[in-house]
Amino acid sequence: MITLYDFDGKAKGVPWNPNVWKTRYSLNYKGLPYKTVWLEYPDVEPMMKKIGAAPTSKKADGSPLYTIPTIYDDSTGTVIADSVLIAEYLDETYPSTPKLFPPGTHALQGAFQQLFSSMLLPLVIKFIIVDVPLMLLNPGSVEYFNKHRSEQFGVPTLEALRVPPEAKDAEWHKVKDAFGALNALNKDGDTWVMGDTPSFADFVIASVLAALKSMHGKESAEWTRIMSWHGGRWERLMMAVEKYSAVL
Ligand SMILES: N[C@@H](CCC(=O)N[C@@H](CS)C(=O)NCC(=O)O)C(=O)O
Repeated sequence: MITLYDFDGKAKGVPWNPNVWKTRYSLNYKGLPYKTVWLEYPDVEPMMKKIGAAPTSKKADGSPLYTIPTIYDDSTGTVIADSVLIAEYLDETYPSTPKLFPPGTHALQGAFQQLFSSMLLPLVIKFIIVDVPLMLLNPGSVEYFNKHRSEQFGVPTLEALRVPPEAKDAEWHKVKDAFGALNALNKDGDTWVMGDTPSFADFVIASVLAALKSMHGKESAEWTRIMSWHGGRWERLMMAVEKYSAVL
């Protein structure tokens, strides 16, 4: 059985973290059974060290940063951190399951992910990260999250990143333009980045949308606005990934 490490939050058993969503979609798409272990932010590093996960990058002070998603697969005794490395491991270890990186798409999907992150980073920072502590986290994670994210973005407090009310409309326009540019890459009417088949790239897009949905709720102005953009292209994607959204 595979164990998936995810972030706990105020709503029990409801995933919210975009990075972990990528792996949850990946496991569900492949139909692999797994169980979730929910962690608070300060418990990630000790738990990752305990299970032997490698750090995935560095903190602002240069020390190793341990992150989740991480999986432990007890059928092979393997621990892997990083959503892309996990996807590659799953493709390799379970070759009869649908591929997240179909042969020949590795570089293209990598380029797509880089483009997506650079285009959507302002959305993630201004409309997700600033609201995470208040809206989603348990008290045990709030202080850690505020400290580490403000260090990461070089601001005194996370509140410094919040968009003032009078600038919100203009910022949402930028977010819409970024999604519009992504939409323009697709063939008209397609749901998946690769046209007729899901791939990791779709789960990258869906993970950010899923985070917004858990944050604001499906009745919110934020959510209904995005679902109406670009001829319902994002609504189509979120309906299509619904069947890969189970929380095991
Ligand atoms: N490149 C990694 C990034 C994962 C990542 O940054 N995870 C963050 C949560 S969004 C984390 O675990 N942070 C732990 C910390 O900040 O201490 C992946 O795709 O899995």
